[in-house]
Amino acid sequence: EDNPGRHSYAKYNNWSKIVAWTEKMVHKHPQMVSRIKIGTTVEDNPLYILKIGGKNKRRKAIFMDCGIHAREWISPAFCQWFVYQATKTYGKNKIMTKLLNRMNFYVLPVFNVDGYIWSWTQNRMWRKNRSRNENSKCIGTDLNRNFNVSWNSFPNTNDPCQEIYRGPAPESEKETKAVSDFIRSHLKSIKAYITFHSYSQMLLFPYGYTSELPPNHKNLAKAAKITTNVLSTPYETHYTYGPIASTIYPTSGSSLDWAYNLGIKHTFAFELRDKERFGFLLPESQIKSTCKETMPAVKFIVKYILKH
Ligand code: ING
Ligand code: ZN
Repeated sequence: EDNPGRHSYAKYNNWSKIVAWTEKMVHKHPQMVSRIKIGTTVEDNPLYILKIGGKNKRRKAIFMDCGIHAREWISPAFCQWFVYQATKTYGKNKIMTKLLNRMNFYVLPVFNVDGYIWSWTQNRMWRKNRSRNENSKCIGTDLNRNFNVSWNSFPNTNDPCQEIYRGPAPESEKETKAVSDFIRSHLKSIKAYITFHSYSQMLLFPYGYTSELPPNHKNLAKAAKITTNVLSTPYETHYTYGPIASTIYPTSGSSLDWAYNLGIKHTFAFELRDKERFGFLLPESQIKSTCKETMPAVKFIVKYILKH
């Protein structure tokens, strides 16, 4: 597993290793895993979703994405771990078996593929995608400001040179458009949207664009409270939770708020480890423990959502 040339769940894997890994998962579990190409990026890389499910007929689904921001490497690492554990423990672990018999998981392991490649090859701290901007030397749009929700409301996102540039229009970016189209076309079955970022150790829910609380706030807050408790159990990792705007900062055009307003009533964002020591540069030695504490938390959230 520690061979530098091979894919490893205990290491950060570059894009080509992740692509090979998606193929391997399909080959290993043809009954449970399929790969769907939902689009391509500006640099013509494929956007792959892994669909995971058990043997029964399933009507419900959960959508999960990782790596919307390039430098947050622990996020794609978790999506890979999730797929690995889900397929490995199906038929063995009671909860996982039940979940996979009742629903499909759509897992997008790397949302911002071009940015992810850039963060490996040119600039480790890159966040945005890699699209060119008209009348500007600066590159890239923040995909988590490019969704069609309150898109034009915060003036500080209109500068292409900023890390939080919203793009020239809602869904202007191929990656945002592909994900939005996929979610819209599967809306009937999708019961939850979960997105993974780093870092801060927070569990966030709507809204980011307003300080108003969504109608099911109490339900979301209760789920988040128990989920963060579950997460803290293995290694005492402390998470805070709450609405985006009051817990981290106000944001417009985020995928989370967009998915919520589209009608997905359970939407959550994990800000994974750590708090500030290493930040985006979370050492590889912490990958497994981060994944191991996050896995039961995700399982709990999904189980909770099925009941409410
Ligand atoms: N933080 C997120 C960001 O996009 C966030 C916070 C998450 C906002 C979910 C809205 C929705 O700024 C990082 N670190 O990217
Ligand atoms: Zn992020």
